[in-house]
Parts: sequence; C-alpha cells; structure tokens
Amino acid sequence: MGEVSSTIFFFFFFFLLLFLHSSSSSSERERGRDVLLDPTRVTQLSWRPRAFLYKGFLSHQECDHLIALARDKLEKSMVADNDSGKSVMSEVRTSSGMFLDKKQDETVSRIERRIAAWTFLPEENGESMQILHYENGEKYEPHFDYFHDKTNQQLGGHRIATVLMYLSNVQKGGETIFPNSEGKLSQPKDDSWSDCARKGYAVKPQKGDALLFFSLHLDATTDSDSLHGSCPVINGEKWSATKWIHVRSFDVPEKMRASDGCTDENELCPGWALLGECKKNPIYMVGSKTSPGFCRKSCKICES
Ligand SMILES: O=C(O)CCC(=O)C(=O)O
Repeated sequence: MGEVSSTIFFFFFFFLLLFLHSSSSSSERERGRDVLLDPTRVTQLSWRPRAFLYKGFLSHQECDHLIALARDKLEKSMVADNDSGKSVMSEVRTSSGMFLDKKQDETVSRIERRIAAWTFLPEENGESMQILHYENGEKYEPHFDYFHDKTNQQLGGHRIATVLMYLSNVQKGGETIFPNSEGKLSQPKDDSWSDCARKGYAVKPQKGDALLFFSLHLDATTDSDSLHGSCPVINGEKWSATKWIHVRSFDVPEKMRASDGCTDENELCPGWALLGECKKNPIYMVGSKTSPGFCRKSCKICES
C-alpha cells in the first residue's frame, strides 16, 4: 500500500511539474510572439535622416483599439515652447491628442514591447504614447522632435528617435513630410499626393504601418535633416500614434519620488500650475497611476 501511494505521489508530482513548466514556457512564448518582428516588412526610406518604414507593424484590431481608447479624451494638441520648454498652444499644430498610460492595458503594453524590440531602445526611455487626430485641414508644421531648451532634457536627455504609427488610412493629404530629406527630389509622386507632400520626402499614412526616424546622429549631435511634419488632411481624417524615445530612461527615478508622491521635479512647476497646466497637460504635470508627473506638489495632488 505504501508503495502504491508513493507511486501515485510520484506521478502527481511529475505531472504537476510538467504542467507548471509548459504553462510558464507557453506564456514566455506568447510574450515572444508579441515582439516577433519581420525584417522583410521593413524598408529603409532614407539615411539622412535615418528613417525606416515597417509595413503592418500594428494589426487593424490594435489600431481600432487605440482609437477607441482615445476618442472621448482628445484635447487640443500643444507644442513645447523653444525657450521655456513649457507646453503651449500653437497654430503650428492644429490636431487634437491625448496620452495613453504605458501600462493602460495588455494591448498597449504589447505595443510598447514591440516598439522597444524594433528600435533596440528600452521601454523605459519612451514617453507615454500619444494618440493624435487630424480632421480636415489640420496639420503639424515641420518641426524637430529634439529639444531647443534644457528644461525638457532634464529627464531622459534629448529625444533620440520617434516611432509614428498610422492608425487609419487617409483619402488625401495627411502625409508625414521630411522637407530636408536627401530623397525629396528623387521620390516619384503622382496625383494621389498633396501639394504639401511635394515639398519633401513624404510618407502616406497607411493603417497599421509604422515610421521610425532618428533625431540624433550616431555621435549624439542633433540631426537637422530630421525636420518633419504632418501635411494638412484634405479628404478624410487621420489617426496616428506617436512614441517619442529619449537617450536615457524617461521614468521618474524612485529617489525623486517623495513617499507621499508630492514633489515638484521642476522649479517652474508653481508658475505652470498657476497657468492651468495641471489640467491642460495632466500627463506631464500630474502623471498617471504607473508614472507620476513632474509637478505633483504644485498641482496639489497631496491635498486630494
Ligand atoms: O502625424 C504625423 O505624421 C507627424 C506627427 C509628428 O510630427 C510628431 O508627433 O512629432
């Protein structure tokens, strides 16, 4: 009888181990599949600036999901002021947008992992993904993603690279344009391109495609050929997702977080708060559950 029960125990233990092993390796396999990249879908568009296009980087379901998360939460897009670094409204950028939490849900987390795998840049170096919506006539004039002020470089340093994901097709217009690109004169363009797109090397938004370009040279100096913008939408609407990636971690270091989460990380916080930035720019100022903002004290988060 003792021999029978030890045999049963042995088999029970053996199958338990087998089950645990297969379930952990299948979840590892799942995670691996998330970031499975297909290099045959990537084309190098330009070397000055360094720009690459990944066809079908997102599935159509993923695109629709990101739009659904953003649709009711859009606010007028802002730009960083060149001198102060503060977010300001500007006619340069007429789209609407919102930021997603990096760990908003499983789909967003999976896309975050996939971006890190494609760019070879760690997830922590990325800002939260921004979802953008352009209606008829809306645009983003050519600009640089690297900064001209020191304030914006305090956390994470310069932006090194940008991944632009197209979440919708656009009937006409809405192309991403690189006015300084080496390829601007040699790119053939038929009537399907807008006049704006003729002023540079341009990329047509195609649902699911992703554009990766670098704002810094390999020696870490800023690349003026990375000047880029979004042409006005002429027909239809444009949805895109932007991921800005820095040279260092963009996560607020643990030591900078007070235990009650109530510090200002920037001396300009009180002034920005007075100007209403806590409401206008909540992801930067207040932060989210997983990533505290930089002006929590001035935004009076401690008092709530
Ligand atoms: O939507 C686009 O094509 C351009 C967006 C852009 O320039 C940016 O987010 O920095």
